[in-house]
Amino acid sequence: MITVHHLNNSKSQRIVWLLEELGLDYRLEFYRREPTLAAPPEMRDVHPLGKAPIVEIDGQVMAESGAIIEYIVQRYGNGQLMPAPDTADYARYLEVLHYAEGSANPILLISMMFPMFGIDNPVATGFLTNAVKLHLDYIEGMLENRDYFAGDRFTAADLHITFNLQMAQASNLIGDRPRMLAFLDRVTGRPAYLRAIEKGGPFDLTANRR
Ligand SMILES: N[C@@H](CCC(=O)N[C@@H](CS)C(=O)NCC(=O)O)C(=O)O
Repeated sequence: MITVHHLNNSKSQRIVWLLEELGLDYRLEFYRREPTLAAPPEMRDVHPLGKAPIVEIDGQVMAESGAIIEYIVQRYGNGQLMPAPDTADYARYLEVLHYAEGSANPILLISMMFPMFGIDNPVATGFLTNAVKLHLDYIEGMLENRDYFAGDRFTAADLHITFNLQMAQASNLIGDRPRMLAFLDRVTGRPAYLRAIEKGGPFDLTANRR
């Protein structure tokens, strides 16, 4: 049995979406962000970090959305949602899967937090503006002549990086990058995405801004 510890407006949305894409059975445990936007303390009873997502799979507790996605796709996917391992697309798939949370997300998160914390130090904001542009241009470039990030079909890497694009959109950072916008329209129209929203509850990352 798979249990997803699901926090509203958070990265656990990715896991609900993944399980819907694969048509797997799962149970949702719902948590709500505190007024400070922190996860509630009960999540620490499940995993010491207490951050979403956390899953339990046959009693094994696991955090980190990228690792959870890779594990579920490998264990239950039967080749769905990933390129064949002996292809160049597979290398790109793994790169995007790790890039999304490892390199892109921290920059997008900080750029969401700077205005919230009233940080207007010109050196810091200058660094951040350049970093955001670097990453968003890179992401836009990866979609040149292709609809998906790792090959010509939808994979779990697309599902994973969608959250980053939604964060960028919520912070009004996407600007005039048409491939990203078209990508977001394409993937958020998938039936599994819509089912995940229905089951996981409303999803609005602008609610995480102060
Ligand atoms: N790199 C982790 C990040 C986990 C994380 O920070 N999750 C956020 C939700 S998007 C969270 O739980 N925030 C509430 C908190 O930090 O208390 C992952 O991808 O799973």
